[in-house]
Amino acid sequence: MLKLHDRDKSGNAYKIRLLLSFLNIPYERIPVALKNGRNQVDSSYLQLNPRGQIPTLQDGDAVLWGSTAILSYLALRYDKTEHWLPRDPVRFGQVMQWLELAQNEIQSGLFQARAIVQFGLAGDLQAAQRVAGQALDVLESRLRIEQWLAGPEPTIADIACFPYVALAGEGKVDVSPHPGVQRWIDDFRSLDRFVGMPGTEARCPD
Ligand SMILES: N[C@@H](CCC(=O)N[C@@H](CS)C(=O)NCC(=O)O)C(=O)O
Repeated sequence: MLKLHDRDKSGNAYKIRLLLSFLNIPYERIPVALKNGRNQVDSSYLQLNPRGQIPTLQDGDAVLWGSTAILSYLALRYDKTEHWLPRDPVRFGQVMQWLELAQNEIQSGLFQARAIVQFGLAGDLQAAQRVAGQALDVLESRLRIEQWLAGPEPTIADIACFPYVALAGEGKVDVSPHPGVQRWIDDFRSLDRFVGMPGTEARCPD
């Protein structure tokens, strides 16, 4: 059985739980404890993931770390419909484009703001919130005219961008000036086999 090293409140690990649920793949969760904002890992975990981060996936002999790599691997290996990772070159490129946003402005903006507010990570909250706003503007430019990020169906691009956008309120970032993004959050939550994580119900700051 697949093993996923994760934690309930990790949005990056939640991306993997979402795709595993959409693909209806059973797996075992191995929780990684957090202390002072850092994962408590030992040398055996560093053999699996030299960055010491979560998520990490073990599938037989295959060991992969990083949400982008794991989403891509699972979609290529297990999604026979090619729905979550389209093979058409343009749509494939569009998926990669949004995965890039997820690892850049979403991570350094929305992820960072939430980590500072919720988990006491050191950092500049206002700078993170500014970058978060830029990420939401880029998403809005697509989502005010199209339902999903890359083509007419949801893909791993939507999965990769969803968690920290849905958790924006936890970093005191207001999504309400972005109606296309709000509509997309609701559509994403309505997908078959959607699973939540604590906090993804709230869209706006308190
Ligand atoms: N680029 C990585 C980032 C992973 C990441 O930021 N993981 C966080 C939890 S969401 C983590 O492990 N933080 C604790 C640490 O670095 O010790 C991915 O997409 O998986």
